[in-house]
Amino acid sequence: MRVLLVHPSPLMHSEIFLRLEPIGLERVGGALRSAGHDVRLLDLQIFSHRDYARELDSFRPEAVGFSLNYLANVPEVIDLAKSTKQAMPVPFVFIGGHSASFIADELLEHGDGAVDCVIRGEGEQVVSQVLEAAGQSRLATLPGVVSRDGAGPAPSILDDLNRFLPARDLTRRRHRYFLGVLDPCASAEFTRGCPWDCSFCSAWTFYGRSYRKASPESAAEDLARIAEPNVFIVDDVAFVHPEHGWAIGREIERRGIRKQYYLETRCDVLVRNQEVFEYWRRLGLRYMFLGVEALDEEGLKLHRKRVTADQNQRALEIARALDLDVAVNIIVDPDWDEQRFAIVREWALSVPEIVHLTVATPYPGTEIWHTESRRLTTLDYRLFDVQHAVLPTRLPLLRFYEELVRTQAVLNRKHLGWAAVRDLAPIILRLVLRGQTNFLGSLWKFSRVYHQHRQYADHSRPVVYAMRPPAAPGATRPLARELYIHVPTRVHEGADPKPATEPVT
Ligand code: B12
Ligand code: SF4
Repeated sequence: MRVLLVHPSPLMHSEIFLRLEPIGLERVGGALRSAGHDVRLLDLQIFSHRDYARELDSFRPEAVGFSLNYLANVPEVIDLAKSTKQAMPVPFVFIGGHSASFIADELLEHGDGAVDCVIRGEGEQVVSQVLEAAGQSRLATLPGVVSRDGAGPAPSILDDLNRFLPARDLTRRRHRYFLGVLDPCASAEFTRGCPWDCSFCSAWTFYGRSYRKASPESAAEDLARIAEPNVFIVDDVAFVHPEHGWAIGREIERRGIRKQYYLETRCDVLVRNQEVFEYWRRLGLRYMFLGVEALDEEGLKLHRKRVTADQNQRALEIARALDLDVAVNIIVDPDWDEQRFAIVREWALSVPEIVHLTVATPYPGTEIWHTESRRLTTLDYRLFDVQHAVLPTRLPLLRFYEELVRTQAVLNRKHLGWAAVRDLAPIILRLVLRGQTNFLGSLWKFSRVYHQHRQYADHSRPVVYAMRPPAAPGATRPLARELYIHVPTRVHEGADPKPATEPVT
């Protein structure tokens, strides 16, 4: 079958700092190809809607699959599904991905007949069966599938992460993928899932708190196939099991792979497993993202982060000693007043790290979606991008955005614009000489993208597709298994499925 896979457009965040390949869709594409399908992939982070229409015209796909990891992309994907069915009727339109998995019924409803099914959970294993069953009533009996005829059993979890390596040759104009000075940059996945259970996060609910590892050989083999000199490691928490990091590293050394890496991890994992990060520094680790989330114990407890402010501080010291470029995230509560913003601003100016701010947002699939007692102030999916306030703000809304943007501007002052040119001139020159201008182009975008009036005005856009709000805001904490997309049923090799309350580490 001719299958076109589509990744939607970028959100605010990706307009400045980075643009990354859709590795999930590449894996799904790899699985489809190994079942004999003729697959193409179009990434709307790079291509336009007009390019999409052209692709439909020239390729004439028999099936179109959309990736919907981000809730804010829902209206775009629904509109594309509708136009796909109308313009050049494609027989089968399906949606998969992280956010789609939590709101499958809602998507079918919005699609109004344009979406044939939603695939919940990991796509690799089931996607070929779905295409075989397209148009038949047995479609609704497949694991993870939700169609207008009903829903199949719970999605099955991929038993072997080494199968279906990403089909990177499906993505075009790869030089457009970058992350700061890591320009161009590819992505790789060493592990899947997260054993912790932070209240604001849906990574653990999606994977049922399981944690699976690719074999060191397979991880290194995948890295060896990457042409780009830089790699973003997409794992939720890198090197939870240090021996895995050491083993991959040894394979990298054995094969003589030289690249620069970016990864994300937790502060307590960095403190506990410092040596493996030191080792990776020698292998080429350059950037690290630490989810600090809150500066005080009370905030950390609220997010159920299970780390202390001291551990956070210690992690920053370790990262500095390793001479890594570090970005940290702080969660802004809509209830913040001017004073709270001022404290964070002062802190952000006093540390060398890049400080990112995200606005506390209850997402379907998170615990706070059920327990948050404040009512949502909007049902517009597009505002659920952690850069807009979807809960009542203590300050008047415009004032809130003024404070938010003013605080984010610290980042601009420290790390973008002329400050970056001054500090990174040799690197920028080298990139430009190689024709890589993504990073340079990003340096002056800040005030175009982050602007209080723009963010405020976004709240007045007409809402065509409204979200289904939580059934009972402020309800008691749901049982973890009620939140899971993948329900771990047995112990997979290298996995730690666990129903307990303490994280598996
Ligand atoms: C890497 C990553 C990023 C990368 C983006 C990579 C990319 N181009 O997609 C970067 C750093 C850019 C990023 C940014 C953001 N992210 Co992010 N990100 C992740 C992370 C950690 C891993 C995603 C990943 O690559 N996984 C590995 C691949 C293999 O899995 P996958 O993509 O999920 O694909 C599998 C399935 O979903 C499914 N699937 C996916 N697509 C399709 C399509 C079809 C047709 C089918 C059948 C199946 C299918 O099958 C795949 C294989 O099993 C997830 C957390 C997580 N664990 O999911 C958060 C996550 C997806 N991000 C999140 C958020 C909030 C953001 C930001 C909005 C944050 C911000 N600070 O602004 C931005 C927005 C980015 C944008 N779209 O412009 C939230 C999503 C919340 C939501 N419900 O919308 C998540 C869940 C993190 C969280 N803690 O809550 N992110
Ligand atoms: S540590 Fe917390 S925030 Fe990070 S992926 Fe795991 S559950 Fe989500």
